[in-house]
Amino acid sequence: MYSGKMITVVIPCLNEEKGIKKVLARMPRFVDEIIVVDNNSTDRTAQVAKQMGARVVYEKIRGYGRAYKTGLMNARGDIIITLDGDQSYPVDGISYLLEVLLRSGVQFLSGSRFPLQNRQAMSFKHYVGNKVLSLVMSVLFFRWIWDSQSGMWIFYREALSRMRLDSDTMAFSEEIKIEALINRDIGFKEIYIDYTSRVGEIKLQPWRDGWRNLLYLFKKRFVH
Ligand SMILES: Nc1nc2c(ncn2[C@@H]2O[C@H](COP(=O)(O)OP(=O)(O)OP(=O)(O)O)[C@@H](O)[C@H]2O)c(=O)[nH]1
Ligand SMILES: [Mg+2]
Repeated sequence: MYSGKMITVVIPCLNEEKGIKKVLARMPRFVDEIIVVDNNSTDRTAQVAKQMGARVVYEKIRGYGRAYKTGLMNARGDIIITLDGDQSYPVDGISYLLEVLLRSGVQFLSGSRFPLQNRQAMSFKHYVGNKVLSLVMSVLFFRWIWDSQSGMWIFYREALSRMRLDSDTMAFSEEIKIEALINRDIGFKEIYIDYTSRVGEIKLQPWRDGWRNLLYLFKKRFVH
C-alpha cells in the first residue's frame, strides 16, 4: 500500500533470468503485487521470479503487447507500474513516480528517458529510432512527446477500462500512451527518469520493430 492505494508492478519477460533477479531484489516493500508475465521464456526467468516472491503469469503467444495485455488483465492494484525485466528502468524511482502521479491531476504518467543522460545505455540506432518515432507521434497528435517508446509507465488501473489496446507487438508501448493522451478523462504527462544499459540479450529488432511502430502510429492516427 502507498498513500492508501494498492500497488501492482507488471513486468513482461522474455528470457530475462539475469535481469529479473536484480529488478526484484530492489523492489520497494510497499508494492503489494508483482506480476511477472513469462512470455514463453526458454531460460529460468519463471523459476527465478517465483523464488523472489513474484506472481508468475504465463503467456504462450510471443509479443510484448500480448504479454502486457495478459499481465494487466491479472492486475488487482489501484495503481499499476510497468517496467522491463532487463534492469534498464529505475526500480528505485517507483516511490518518486507515485508521488508525482498522486499530484499530477492526470491518470497516466510515462517515464521519459530523454534527454538521455547516460549515452551508453542506448545504441545510436535505438537513439535515432526513438527520436524519429517520438517526433512523428508529436506531429500526428499535435502534442510534444519526449519518449514515445518508453517502457516505464504509472497509471490508475481504472484508466484501462477507457482504453482500446489492440497491439500484440512492441507497438503496444506507443499505443497505450496514445490512448491516454487522446482520452481527456485519462490525461497524459511525462516525467524524466534515469535509464541504464540492459542486462541480458537484446530481443528488439530495431529495423523490423522500428518500421512496424512507425506504421502503427499512422494506423492509430487515421484508422484508429
Ligand atoms: N522484445 C520482446 N520483449 C518481450 C517479449 N515478450 C516480453 N518481452 C519483454 O519486454 C521487455 C521489453 O523488451 P526489450 O527487448 O527490452 O525491448 P527494448 O527495451 O526496447 O530494447 P532494449 O534496449 O534491448 O532493452 C523486456 O522485459 C522483454 O523481456 C517479446 O515477445 N519480445
Ligand atoms: Mg529493455
